[in-house]
Amino acid sequence: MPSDHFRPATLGLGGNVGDPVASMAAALQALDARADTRVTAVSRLYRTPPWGKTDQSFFVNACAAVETQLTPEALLDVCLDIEREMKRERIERWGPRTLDIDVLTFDNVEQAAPRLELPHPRMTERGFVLMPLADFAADLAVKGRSVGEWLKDADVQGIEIADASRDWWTKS
Ligand code: PH2
Ligand code: MG
Ligand code: MG
Repeated sequence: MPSDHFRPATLGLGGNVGDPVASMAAALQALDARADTRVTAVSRLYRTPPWGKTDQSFFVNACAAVETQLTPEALLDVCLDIEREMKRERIERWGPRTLDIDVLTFDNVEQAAPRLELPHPRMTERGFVLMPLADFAADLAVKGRSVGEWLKDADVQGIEIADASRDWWTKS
């Protein structure tokens, strides 16, 4: 794979501690500032009930599309570095977090690697991923169905649009 080749990927972002919108905006700005990665689409901002571990605050969630020269694993490392910069502390699985960035899809890569499973193994069940992703990628095929089709079967109860603008991440 030539390193001058840009490949499309999608990311899920979320947080429920501190100022998650500011953390998510800073994360997308940091990605877009890299020579090897550009942000090509960003969803609206959603306020979502906590999934998995429900006795915690509501989350803010969004998704983004990027084009990158990085490998999937290198993109994940960049995202984890950004999470650390935003002072995320990994305390418990599915617990409160300032910023979580998940690599959802990477081109048409399908891999079951333990460090990075692609597509993200739980993305097709989660309304808080599918709803923002459908803002710009409703036709994207994931595990045999489009994002829009997965969304029709997903539980989206309690999910609200927190900011309908598409430039919320460039504002500060
Ligand atoms: N992330 C989790 C666990 N639960 N719930 C919502 N609503 N949004 C999230 O981003 C989220 C979650 C683990 O990454
Ligand atoms: Mg996550
Ligand atoms: Mg994560």
